[in-house]
Amino acid sequence: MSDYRDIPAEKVSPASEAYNAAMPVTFCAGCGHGTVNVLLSEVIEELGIQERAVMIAGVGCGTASLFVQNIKRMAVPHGRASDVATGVSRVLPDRVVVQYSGDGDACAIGLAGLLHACARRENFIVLIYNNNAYGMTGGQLGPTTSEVVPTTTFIQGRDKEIMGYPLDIVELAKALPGCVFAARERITTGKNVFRAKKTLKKAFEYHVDGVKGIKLIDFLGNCNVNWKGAQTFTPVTANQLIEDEVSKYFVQGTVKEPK
Ligand SMILES: Cc1ncc(C[n+]2csc(CCOP(=O)(O)OP(=O)(O)O)c2C)c(N)n1
Ligand code: SF4
Ligand SMILES: [Mg+2]
Repeated sequence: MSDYRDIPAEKVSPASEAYNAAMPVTFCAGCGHGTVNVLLSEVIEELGIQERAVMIAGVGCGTASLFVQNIKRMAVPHGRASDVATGVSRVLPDRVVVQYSGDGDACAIGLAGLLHACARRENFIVLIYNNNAYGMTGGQLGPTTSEVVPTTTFIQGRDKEIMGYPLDIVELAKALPGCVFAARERITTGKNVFRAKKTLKKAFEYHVDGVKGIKLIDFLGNCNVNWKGAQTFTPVTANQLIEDEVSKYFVQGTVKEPK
């Protein structure tokens, strides 16, 4: 009788260069989603894991990552990426499973699934693009919106008298023993993008070396198109806001690493 481990890689999803080439890339110009995807594809290629990598993307602007990565991949409902990544990584333990989510996907509707995956010490990589907003639906305030990011629902940024405080997913995940690697990087300047790649590669290396657990990176980046309210942005001014202000709320660096 055949075993589920006998499923050939090509049956996991219909990844193909022709399929990718036919799909338009829907990231806005200057959005860090595109940059994170470039770093991800570089790391996958450098580690030679293209055949083993499986991307699980929740709903958000980051779903378009599925059309730029030439690896096995699955689109899943909003907020369910950690749950599907749990299933895929358990059924196919030899694959390198990567959850790709927005901050809304991972930290609002998907928060319970993500934290329970950390508590259970599931074995996959979690990449969050944290633009402090629900970008795809028009730039509304979400749980990670800081006081300095203008949104379409709180045009002056988060009003803490009404909405309290932004949620720091890196600090939350770090507190759970099954999360073995937790870091935040900024996708803003050339220097920061270089260090983001180093951090991403390190997380993958721990995973490929067999360190079991969740490896989580929160990439702080812009939503230059839908951050608007009292002001509008270009990619340059949006990245400047992250460097000058948002970075005070969300600190850059690796806060947890395997011993
Ligand atoms: C169950 C469900 N609830 C709500 C939505 C609507 N929705 C689509 S994308 C999205 C938020 C996306 O924000 P985020 O995850 O931060 O990704 P971004 O677009 O900012 O990269 C929401 C609320 C949905 N598609 N499904
Ligand atoms: S709407 Fe915002 S998050 Fe979405 S692709 Fe455009 S700039 Fe990026
Ligand atoms: Mg977002």
